[in-house]
Amino acid sequence: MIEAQAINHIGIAVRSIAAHQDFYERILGMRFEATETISDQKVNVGFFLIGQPGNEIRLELLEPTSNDSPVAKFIEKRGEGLHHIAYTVSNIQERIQQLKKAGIKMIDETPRRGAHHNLIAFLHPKSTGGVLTEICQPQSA
Ligand code: CMX
Repeated sequence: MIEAQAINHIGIAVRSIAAHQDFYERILGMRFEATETISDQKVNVGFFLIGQPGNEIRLELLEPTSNDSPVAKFIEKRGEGLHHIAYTVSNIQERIQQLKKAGIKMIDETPRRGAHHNLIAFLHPKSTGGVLTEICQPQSA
């Protein structure tokens, strides 16, 4: 119904991106892409890619930048691990309205800026079987 096009990325909460870089790059053989700071969400994100160019799966390691970061609170409560799954969509504002009409509880009713300046919105885990779910409109879309 919201015509999700692909899994955009999988978010994993970690205390330190650097501490996990060896596992993803050397042990799994993923390609490190870049890190980025998203100041208003108090996280550094590090991207690792696997798959053929143009058809990659991207992991997003999320590292809190302060003790009051939502990701720090997540790790404190549940430990490091899977944090969210993001799906690529177009027309994100319209998708949010469709989701709300379908009875999905939204954390974000207005899109905000995520990594790569993409527009993102989170769905409440209560409406998604406990998995924090993000819709993500790439900047280019
Ligand atoms: N998985 C499952 N449940 C989660 C969760 C997660 N990762 N994070 C939060 N929840 C649950 C909480 O336990 C809470 O449940 P209850 O209502 O039962 O208590 C509920 O979801 C709401 O969480 P909250 O933290 O109280 O709500 P907020 O509105 O303050 O924040 C959220 C929600 C998810 C936006 C915030 O916790 C968060 O994680 N922010 C960081 C966002 C992030 O990852 N930014 C970088 C993204 C970059 C990108 O992808 O481009």
